[in-house]
Amino acid sequence: MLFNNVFELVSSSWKLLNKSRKFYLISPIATRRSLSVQYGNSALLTAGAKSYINKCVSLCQPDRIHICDGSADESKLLQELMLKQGTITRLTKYTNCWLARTNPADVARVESKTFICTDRKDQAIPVTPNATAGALGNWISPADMEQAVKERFPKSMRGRTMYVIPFSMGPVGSQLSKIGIEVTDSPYVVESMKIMTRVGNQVLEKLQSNGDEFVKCLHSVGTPKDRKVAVPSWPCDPERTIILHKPDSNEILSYGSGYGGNSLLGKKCFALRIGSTIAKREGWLAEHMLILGITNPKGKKIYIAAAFPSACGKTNLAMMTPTLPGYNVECVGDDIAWMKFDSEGVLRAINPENGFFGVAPGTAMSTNPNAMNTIFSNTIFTNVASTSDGGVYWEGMEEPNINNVITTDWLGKLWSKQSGKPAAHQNSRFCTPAIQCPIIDPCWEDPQGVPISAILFGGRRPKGVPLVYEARNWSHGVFIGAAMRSEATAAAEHKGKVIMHDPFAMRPFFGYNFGDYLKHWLSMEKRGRVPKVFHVNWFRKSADGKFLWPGFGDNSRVLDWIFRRVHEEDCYVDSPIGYLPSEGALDITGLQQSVDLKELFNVPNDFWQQEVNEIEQYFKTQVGEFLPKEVFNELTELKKRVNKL
Ligand code: OXD
Ligand code: MN
Repeated sequence: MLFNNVFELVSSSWKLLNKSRKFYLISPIATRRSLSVQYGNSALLTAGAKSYINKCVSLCQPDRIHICDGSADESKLLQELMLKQGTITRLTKYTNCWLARTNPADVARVESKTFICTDRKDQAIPVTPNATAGALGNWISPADMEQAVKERFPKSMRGRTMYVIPFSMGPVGSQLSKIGIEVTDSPYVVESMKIMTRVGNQVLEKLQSNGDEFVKCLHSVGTPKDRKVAVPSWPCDPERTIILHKPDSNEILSYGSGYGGNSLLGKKCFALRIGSTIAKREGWLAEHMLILGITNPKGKKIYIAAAFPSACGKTNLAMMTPTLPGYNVECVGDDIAWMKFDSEGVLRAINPENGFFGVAPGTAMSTNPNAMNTIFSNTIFTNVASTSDGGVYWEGMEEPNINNVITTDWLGKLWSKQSGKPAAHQNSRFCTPAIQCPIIDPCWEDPQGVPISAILFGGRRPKGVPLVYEARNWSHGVFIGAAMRSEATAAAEHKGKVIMHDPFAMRPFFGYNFGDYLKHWLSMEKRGRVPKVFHVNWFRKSADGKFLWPGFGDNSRVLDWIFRRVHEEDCYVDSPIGYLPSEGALDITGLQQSVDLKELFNVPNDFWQQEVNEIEQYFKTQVGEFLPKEVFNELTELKKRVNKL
């Protein structure tokens, strides 16, 4: 066990005893040092939780312990503390809203510093002679992980409070939910986790009855080696940031970053990376997908799960206001889906999260009124601009009064439109409770999950990829997921508009070898009734660089076609890449702008031949022998069809 080794090295003789509501850390070598639980009820802790906390205390040596209860009083306490520390400011224009400005060096997920630790490299990533480093994740050996931990975590919480966050991913008590304990030295993380997950004593109570099973999540914002904290209100250690996952023991260790994707360990680290490994073991799926419910004019409802890479409009689609009359969309989740077949063979999904950690720029009444009507209470904003009337501002937000207020940009500097600089960081975020969404689905917390009828894959594809097409069958659908590509976004450290491969929108989130992941997806067909699979692309552009499709609420027209295909309506034509809407099948009545449907659904010969070659190259170099033959066969068949174009 990695932890044991680390502890042996760090402080083999430290002991933590729990005396009712007090912990005493006793060292026979050092002078006796007492460590009090300054907040929370340690009597509720299970033996497993105590032992984990003990290890974290020994390693990180905090000054105080705070066991989170998830209460409003606790939030008040931590908000006051963060105000004093300068981590947040109050946004007086709204109710219980806060703005955090990070260290400018800590603004996004750090994919290059994110690792999966397994004994063998090929358990974590496909090993091929010409694989590009990091293309499908990064592997770290147990010895190197131990070293990385040893170099960063010992005493990393000295002078700080260690917060213990018991949290549930998914409704507490659902068969589909899982529990985690995040230990962190960041009150910002605590308050964000209280929005994004279910936190509190009810989780500890559940632990008592679930065999004390939880994912161990240790997070420290860290301190640079030279101890010079560049931005005291946002301590972090960007030079040495590292995010480590150990699927074998369900452990996550994250050091050096306070940014959400790296520090709210329930989200990407647990719900996707560790989640996907648990899902593989237990026979279900943990995916980077939104979940929405859509009701047609006849009152029939289906649920759809959709995978798009970060910042491709998942939140917008999940909360869409349909322009197609009579349709109604409701939101179950905007980022992650856990899906499992029930005893009847129906694929059921829960949103394991409790909030939305959405990208702010571009969110506006015109693009996503439901998000705008969600986020102005009980929300933590990060790296957006602030206005002198106590409000927020970001690019794309319609703010008629913006010229009448003084605006301060995400860096804390006075800002004006004339500066030509963005006011908000392009990856600035809102962290807001899901329950506040005006169109939250009535079943969003149903412990059984909602039945999934269709799975959508998509990305930003300016050229060649039609608005929508349907997979011929499940293995073709798995191939489409594997072949997904999209323009890079700002959610991670990538620059520019290169078209990156992002299979299943999971490229940064695989917890195990992508080849094995594909096999697992293929195996789903044997476990229950698999949904229909589609590929969508809202982002195709004309030769003069304009979007061919209006997107947003008009995407309901695409969902309508999908709805009808789910019900086996004969409204499609075959094409080399899959089924397309037949002539007139896409309902464009009342569309506010004219669209060139021919161009939108064109499947250009040269583009697809190139695309197939590119996918083949990618599979060869990055997946190699780990590619399941079924997926290879799908590629061969597509190649044949495309070459006949
Ligand atoms: C996110 C992401 O924050 O995908 O959801 O990066
Ligand atoms: Mn995401």
